[in-house]
Amino acid sequence: MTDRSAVKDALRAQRIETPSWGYGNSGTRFKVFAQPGVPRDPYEKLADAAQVHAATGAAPKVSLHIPWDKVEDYAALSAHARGLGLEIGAINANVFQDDDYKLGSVTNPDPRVRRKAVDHLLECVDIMDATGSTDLKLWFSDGTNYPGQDDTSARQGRLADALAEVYERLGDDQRILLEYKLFEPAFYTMDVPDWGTAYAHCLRLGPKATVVVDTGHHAPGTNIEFIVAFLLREGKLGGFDFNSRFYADDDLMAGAADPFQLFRIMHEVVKNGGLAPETGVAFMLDQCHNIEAKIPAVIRSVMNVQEATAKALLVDTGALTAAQETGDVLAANEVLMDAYNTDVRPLLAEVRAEAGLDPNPLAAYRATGWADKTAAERVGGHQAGWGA
Ligand code: LRH
Ligand code: MN
Repeated sequence: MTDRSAVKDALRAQRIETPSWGYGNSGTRFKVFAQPGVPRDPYEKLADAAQVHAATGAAPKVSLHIPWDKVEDYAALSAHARGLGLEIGAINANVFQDDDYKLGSVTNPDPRVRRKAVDHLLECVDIMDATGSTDLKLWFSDGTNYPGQDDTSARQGRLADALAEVYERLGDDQRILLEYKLFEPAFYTMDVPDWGTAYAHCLRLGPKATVVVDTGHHAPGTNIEFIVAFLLREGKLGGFDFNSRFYADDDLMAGAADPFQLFRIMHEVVKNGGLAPETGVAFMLDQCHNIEAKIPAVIRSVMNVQEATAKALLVDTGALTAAQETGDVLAANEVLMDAYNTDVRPLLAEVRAEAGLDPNPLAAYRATGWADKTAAERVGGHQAGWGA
């Protein structure tokens, strides 16, 4: 697909959802570094997200995390978002920060704890009804640390029961996005450790259950684009949690650590029709900006996803297919590398300019003086973070 205007149409239509927690403080077990001007509540997080959308024109949706984004009136929060030109996106449940969940949430041996966890998931669907969100994103920190700690099959049964109850509660246009993760915080088993386990649970649940691919949740060396191609072919790819990493779940800016991997992923997305809105793939960022300024980091990440997408859209699919079908390995690889080695920044600058945006989103943001304004205004109160 090297028809330039079609490429520009696809880039103009691309939408990347940003995470509310990406605007708050975050860190590692060693330290959470506070930063001046960090939001103190979901309203201020939305105001920062609006800066990303204003600068990029491509980030009108914001994912929430409950209870980090707990408010009295979710409909009012959603209306406030619309007032900023935004929309509330996926609702992320949180069954990983309560003392009761030490031995698991929905998989916990104790039925009282399982009930508590499922009730939280159901509460998140109520919140979706209020915000108009369609996506319930479920990531479970559930797992074990030592062999023998618990019965893996029994835990899978408990997980399946919990998911089935939540699935039953979903509205017609609502769906589950089930996220998997190889390890952390559990270090022997995770109850949803890989795409296969997530896929199997989603198949059992039904059409409203899909898999989320968090690019930081695989063993080193995992071919993530294979998983993407497979899930797209099966109609079970619900979305991405884009970030990047050098080692584990580093949650660094998407495309920063491995732009070639992000390109290979977007190549499979483009080739398998994953950019088409009707395919329903949610392109979300899930990152933590532990030391860097948060809004520019999100803007840079949106640009990195756009650049990977633009390169993927420039792949000469006709030449690629011809080389693949004739077994011309080097020619096929060359076609892909030609696209990857194309500098797409002028093309994206053109798309932005034609949309009335500054060709350089980071310069546009800097020119607003928003960082100094919020650092001066947002004094006192409790800066938002992972502790709600
Ligand atoms: C878990 C995860 C999940 C979110 C959290 C913020 O590692 O990727 O998607 O709930 O990060
Ligand atoms: Mn994630």
